[in-house]
Amino acid sequence: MAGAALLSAVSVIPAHASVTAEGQFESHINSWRAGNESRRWWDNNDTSDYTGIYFSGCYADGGGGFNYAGLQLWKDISSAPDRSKGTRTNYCGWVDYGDPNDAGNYYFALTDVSHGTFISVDYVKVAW
Ligand SMILES: [Ca+2]
Repeated sequence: MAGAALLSAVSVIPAHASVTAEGQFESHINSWRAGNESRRWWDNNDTSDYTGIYFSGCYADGGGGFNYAGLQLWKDISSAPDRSKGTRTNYCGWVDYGDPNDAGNYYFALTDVSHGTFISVDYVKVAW
């Protein structure tokens, strides 16, 4: 019975939020506009976990409120142009970029705000 209880508990956790993720951090966004960048995180590529970005509690200053945010994942390369790992549209939930399969220093940038100029997000979780 203990095993069954454990399985049911694990099954409710999205794959990208798995407790086996290589790493994660939680944060928030306060009045970002297109071009703003997140903190950096180091992905040692020890696992095949997807890199995902979760938003909850989303606001925009435009009249229509928050609709979506374009989020581009980047590998920060100090001696050469940063390497794009794709852009996803976050509708105030999860987006994932697959497994970058490329050890390095990562960040995400806001590329597009659907309504208005600024967005704020109460809860941001990044896992990789
Ligand atoms: Ca990996």
